[in-house]
Amino acid sequence: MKVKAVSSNRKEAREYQTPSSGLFFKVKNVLYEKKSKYQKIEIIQNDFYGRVLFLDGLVQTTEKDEFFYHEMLVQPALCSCRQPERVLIIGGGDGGALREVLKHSVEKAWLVEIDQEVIRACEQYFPWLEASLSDPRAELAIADGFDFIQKTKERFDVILVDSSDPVGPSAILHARDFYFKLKKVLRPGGIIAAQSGSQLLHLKEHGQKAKFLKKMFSISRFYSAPVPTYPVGTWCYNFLSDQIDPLKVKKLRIPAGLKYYNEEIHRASFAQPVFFKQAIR
Ligand code: AG3
Repeated sequence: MKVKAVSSNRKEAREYQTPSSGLFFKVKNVLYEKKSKYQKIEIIQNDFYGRVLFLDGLVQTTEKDEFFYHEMLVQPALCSCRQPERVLIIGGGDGGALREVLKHSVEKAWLVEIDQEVIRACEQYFPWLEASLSDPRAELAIADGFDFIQKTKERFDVILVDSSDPVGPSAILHARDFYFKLKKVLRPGGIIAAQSGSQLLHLKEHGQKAKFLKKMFSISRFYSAPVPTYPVGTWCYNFLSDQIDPLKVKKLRIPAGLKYYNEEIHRASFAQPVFFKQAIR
């Protein structure tokens, strides 16, 4: 189903990153606007960032800077994994994470997105999604991530959680119960990488998450990198495994065609500032 581009007289699109500050984009065009069963989906055109996807008013993806986020969500785990054959992505309906996974010689990659409308919108406006979904190794499931892992008979070498912020409706994908279930569908030697929110804005949530993750996985590390359009500076991710320590991997298996991630970034991204170390201690 194609939804027509509507030109709009809206001048600006904003995300209130905190109640008193945020980020704005001048809107050249509103390309897509729809309220799905789950959320409000908007794609606008901006001169600098190109196409920008908002879900419920929160920036998810921009053409200009999505590679910062998607490479950093996917590559540290995939490049550290001994043999990434079967990969599960929860969320990530814009397809950026799937595109990164398919740069590796995986056997199969599942994309589990709850909102069919996000897939429709992104297929139309982010060309890498359609290209990735037409790869024979990719399988799309429109399902709730939580339900999916509860029911699946599959086991995975890498699980990537491309959720939204650790507060509000997607808080459930940052909770203990969810990680407990993820662990059960992980193959031996498997790795989970999950986006965990803004370093500064979600500091309290990182602290809470660190507590249960440390008990659940032998190796539980935070890593971070900037994402220019995400709230207040640095963005954080969890790296979780019972066998693989990302700082002890001798040879990272880095695929061709990356724009952000390399060996130096891999090592540096696990370094943490003082205030963050204190928060996750
Ligand atoms: N998932 C993380 C988006 C978080 C952005 N938060 C915000 N703007 N407040 C992104 C999905 C992209 N695949």
